Amino acid sequence: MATSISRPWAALWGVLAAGAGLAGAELVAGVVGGPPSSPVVAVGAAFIDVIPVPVREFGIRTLGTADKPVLISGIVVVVAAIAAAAGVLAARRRGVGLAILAGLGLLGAIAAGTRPDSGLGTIFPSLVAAAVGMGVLTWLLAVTERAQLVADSAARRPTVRAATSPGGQLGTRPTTMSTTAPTRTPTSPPAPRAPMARRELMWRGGVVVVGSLVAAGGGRTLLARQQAAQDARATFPVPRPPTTAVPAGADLGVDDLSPWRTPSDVFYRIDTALTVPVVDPTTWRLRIHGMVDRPLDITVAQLQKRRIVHRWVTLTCVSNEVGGDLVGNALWTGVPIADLLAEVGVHPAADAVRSTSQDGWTCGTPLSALTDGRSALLAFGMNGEPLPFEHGFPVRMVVPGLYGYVSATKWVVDIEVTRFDRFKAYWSTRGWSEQGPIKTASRIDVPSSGAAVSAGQVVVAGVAWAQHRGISRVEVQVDDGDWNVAHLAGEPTKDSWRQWRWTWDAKPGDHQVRVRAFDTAGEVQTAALAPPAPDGSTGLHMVEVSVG
Ligand SMILES: Nc1nc2c(c(=O)[nH]1)N[C@H]1C(S)=C(S)[C@@H](COP(=O)(O)O)O[C@H]1N2
Ligand SMILES: [Mo]
Repeated sequence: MATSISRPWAALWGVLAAGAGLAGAELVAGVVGGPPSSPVVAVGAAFIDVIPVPVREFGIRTLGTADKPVLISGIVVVVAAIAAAAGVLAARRRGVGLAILAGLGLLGAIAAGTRPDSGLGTIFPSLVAAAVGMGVLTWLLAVTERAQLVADSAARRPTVRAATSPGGQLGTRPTTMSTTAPTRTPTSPPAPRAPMARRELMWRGGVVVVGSLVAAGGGRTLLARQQAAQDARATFPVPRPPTTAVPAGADLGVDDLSPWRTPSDVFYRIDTALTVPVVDPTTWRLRIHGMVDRPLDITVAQLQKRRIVHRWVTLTCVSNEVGGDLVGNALWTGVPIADLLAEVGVHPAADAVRSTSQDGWTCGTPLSALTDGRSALLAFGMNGEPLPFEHGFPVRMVVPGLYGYVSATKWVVDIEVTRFDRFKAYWSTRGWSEQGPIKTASRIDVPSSGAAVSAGQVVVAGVAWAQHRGISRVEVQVDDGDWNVAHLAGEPTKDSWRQWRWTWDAKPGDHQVRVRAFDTAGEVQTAALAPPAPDGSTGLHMVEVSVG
């Protein structure tokens, strides 16, 4: 809508709108994205990456530790200038001004989304910034335009009386933000409408400013807390495993086959936490109590004074479908739970451990699985580093052979020795079995289902798991043919999955390739189909391959 809002005001609305957008983005970054997702921070980081090295070094040399604040302030000034222009343009051509704000948001999203540690969540704050900025600008301009119309008509008919329709906004004098009180003359009676528009402007502007300050302050506080947690994790002492290298022979190195060791950043994540719990390791304490002689209450430092071991264990989620990827293998560093249970002295009548996370999730584990000699750990290291926040920093449970929902409590703070007939854990109250031993399973990774391959020698490969029992044999079947024995990779531990491969002499046509595994007791994986609930899916994984 073409109006003649004065430029300074339009520019100010642009700046306020962009400020509100950035403030909203800080808040969202604080809640979900973390520091790298703040658009200003992301653009700053991207800027540092793209400027030539000599310029960067010059900046660091001349500005010293002030280089980052100067860079951030510079970005804020540039954004403010662009936003001011967007405001002025929006007053004339609404779409153009809004598009500029959208462009700024997009820039932030690109900067945040292309950081090495970015996920989808990191672009979210920038999108919020664009949406909030555009919304606020529209909201502010709406009043300004109305006030301007008033002014225009007042200029045309300077002596007209206040009037017109219900909700009409006619007035008798130009509206400005001047503090001069309306002039009252006998021929120009009190004109309430124009000051109303002005008051509304002040009111909306005030709401935007206060809202922005609150959002930015809240976001900053949350981000500072996250930064403090990240610093705490970076300096968290984790006794180093002698090596994090994959044991010789465990990884067949087949293209597109899941690596034997799952990198922590792609390790599947399952939990009920809406936002990842951030636990301060310096105040973390674990209570071990219940049916014990000597309850224990220990800090991280005290925990790490115990015997520390490094164990490869494959975790699996009970929700994993046949052929699914809710399974991963890592090197865990921690203290055997059995040692701590021996220390506290467990009563003979106990048969369960109820563990609780900092965010109140509960888990019931059979006492026997924690004391029968398997590598059940209170783990604080994953693949040689402190646990990632998503995987339970600072301390979690890891128990080979049991699905995660009955064993793998992340952010664990409480371990109660008890009896199964005295409690129900989180998932057991929701229809899942009290006991959850992992079922023997196998998966074909290559070729992928639906793949087209050339006739001749085709490598078929995958993984198989039967944690704590171990895999003794894997067989592959094409269509209704015989079962063929696959080659097995080395097995450094029965608690981890095992890679396998088989070379198929593939004939042209469409084929179905199936896999099945045997555990070390000679039990074959069942072909009977079962869904994940209540205690784990069963059935054979099959891929369809077209051979040309
Ligand atoms: N605190 C807490 N721990 C938890 C869960 C949870 O919801 N909350 N989920 C469990 C489930 S169901 C699984 S499969 C594993 C997954 O561990 P991961 O996310 O490290 O792969 O964590 C277990 N530990
Ligand atoms: Mo799970």
